[in-house]
Amino acid sequence: PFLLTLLTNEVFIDGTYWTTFIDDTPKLFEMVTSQNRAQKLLNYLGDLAVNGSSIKGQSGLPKLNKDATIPVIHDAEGLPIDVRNAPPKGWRDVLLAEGAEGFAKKVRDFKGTLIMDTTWRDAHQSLLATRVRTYDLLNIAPTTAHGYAGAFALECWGGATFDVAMRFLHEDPWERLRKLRKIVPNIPFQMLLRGANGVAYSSLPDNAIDHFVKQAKENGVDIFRVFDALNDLEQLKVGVEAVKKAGGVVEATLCYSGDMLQPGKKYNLEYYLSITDQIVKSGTHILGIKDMAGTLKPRAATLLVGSIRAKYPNLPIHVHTHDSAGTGVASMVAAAQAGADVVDVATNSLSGLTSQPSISALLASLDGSDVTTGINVDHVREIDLYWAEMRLLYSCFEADLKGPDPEVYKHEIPGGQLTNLLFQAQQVGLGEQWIETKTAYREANALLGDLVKVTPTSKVVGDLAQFMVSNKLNSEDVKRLANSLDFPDSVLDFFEGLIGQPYGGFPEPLRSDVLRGKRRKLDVRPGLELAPFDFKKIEEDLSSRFNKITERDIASYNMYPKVYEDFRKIREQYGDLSVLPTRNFLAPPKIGEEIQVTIEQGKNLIIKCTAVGDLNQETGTREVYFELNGELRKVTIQDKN
Ligand code: 3PY
Ligand code: ZN
Repeated sequence: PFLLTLLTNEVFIDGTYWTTFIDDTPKLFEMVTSQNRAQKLLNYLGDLAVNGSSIKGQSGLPKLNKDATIPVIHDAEGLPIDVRNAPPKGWRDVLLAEGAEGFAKKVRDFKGTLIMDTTWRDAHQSLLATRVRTYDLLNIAPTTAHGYAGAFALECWGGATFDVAMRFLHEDPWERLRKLRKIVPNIPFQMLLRGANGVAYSSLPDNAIDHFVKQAKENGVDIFRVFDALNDLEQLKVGVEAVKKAGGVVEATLCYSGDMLQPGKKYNLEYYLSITDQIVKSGTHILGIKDMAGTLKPRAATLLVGSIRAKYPNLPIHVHTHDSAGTGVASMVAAAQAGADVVDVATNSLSGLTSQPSISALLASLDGSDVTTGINVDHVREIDLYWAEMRLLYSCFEADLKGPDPEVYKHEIPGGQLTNLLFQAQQVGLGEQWIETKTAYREANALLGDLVKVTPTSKVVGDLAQFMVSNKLNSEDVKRLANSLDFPDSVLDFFEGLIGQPYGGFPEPLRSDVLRGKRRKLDVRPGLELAPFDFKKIEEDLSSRFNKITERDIASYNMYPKVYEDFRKIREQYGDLSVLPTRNFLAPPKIGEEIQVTIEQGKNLIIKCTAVGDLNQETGTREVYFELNGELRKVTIQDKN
């Protein structure tokens, strides 16, 4: 068809073809590009038809066998709201008008407690292996902009989403952010930044963090929750300073680890108050309290938030929890009543267990009290219908937790990691292995000196625990054999000091035994030793290998060089896969089924797979036949089975 278009084009017919033909005939050029893009998508679908899904972590096929329904939300008179109209004004309008300080002050002055919805980030990171795609976020974004207009923020970026988007979903996290931003102008966007690690797992040079945060701010992030996994203030400051320079809202965060109500705990009220003092001293717009494992019991929430509130009456406080032990709603109610300004919740169908507590349960629990939230309970309920379908669509990434785990007070495994470890244990039949892993995690934590556990320190503890289980070692064995064991890299990195300085110091003699003089003992923050990145050189290198390099590409490469390169290669091979509906991204095309794809606004493809050919014994390939907008197409696919 392209050849035909070319030959029948007027310019060709009257014989005045010249070399700038493509430049001077943009319509035709556009056609070539669309045809190219369509062909690349057919290659992806053909591969899916022959070899099945290659998406890591996928087990089985989506349980939703139809297009998701976009729910309708209603106004006070019961009339449907047309979400194509501009959404109501929200807290982002306050931020844009008043700046970060003014915004923080208004949040503090709000009579009641605001909510942040984590559905677009932590909820699916905790329950669905971070696999929710841009496609499905964009579809519900207009309705969310209207229905959640009173929310403090939508958490939609950072944490594991950056890595997973590129690595496993083959999509560009920056495009996700930019597209969502366009649809949601009224609600602030929040991201999770791992301090001096950015969104990676270890320190980067300071200029890479500054550069990344600047891009994040320019492309749509408003509020930055910045934490350090060891509550190491030196590490935390790198992120905080970067956000200040970029003009974002700083939410410097203390990580809450373990149940501080239990006597003799290393991390107790005095500890948290002293971290708070240091955070306040170095300057923040909002204080974050991050209970990543869900061990903040209601009474601890009352005590912690109440104590900070008493000491700092003007400091906005934002509390985050996970519902792993089932106390999430009670703890967030307690936090709200003790003076928290914002608490985190998730849409009902993606709440509970290792995710955030249910938004509707929180709203119902506050009903009739003097704590108002500014959220419309009916809109929340209506929008959740969409997420109930999404839960079916992404069923192949479920860790399949069955209920709350009170043991979390003992093992203290963060929500996202708990799901991950459980998933791995399920692969080998759960049973013994799961019990052993949880016990070993506890022992590993004690061996490492009782760490604050969250990415990346939680990975250190998890890696050591799995190492102990697979090598059948208990704590005593580890201590006794430490100078001869081949420890996981993350454990060596931790002991070297590459993850920061733990509160109370490193355990000795274990540190010396593990390092054996082969690695140094760093006692300053690792970033101080890293040479700044040369962005110009990186840009030149990337431009010589890939098309159209932007500052965002440089930021992606800085965080995850190899993941970025692989992402670009896949994009060259298959084009932008984020445009495919999720069912068609994960499941082989059904013969005869019509797949509608919008490759960009106004450019629609209708794809139908008509047949998969026999195996060619010589080449090991199969032909897959399609109709593309009614025209016959064929792709040849290597059969990997
Ligand atoms: C992350 O760092 O991704 C987290 O969600 C930590 O809780
Ligand atoms: Zn979390």
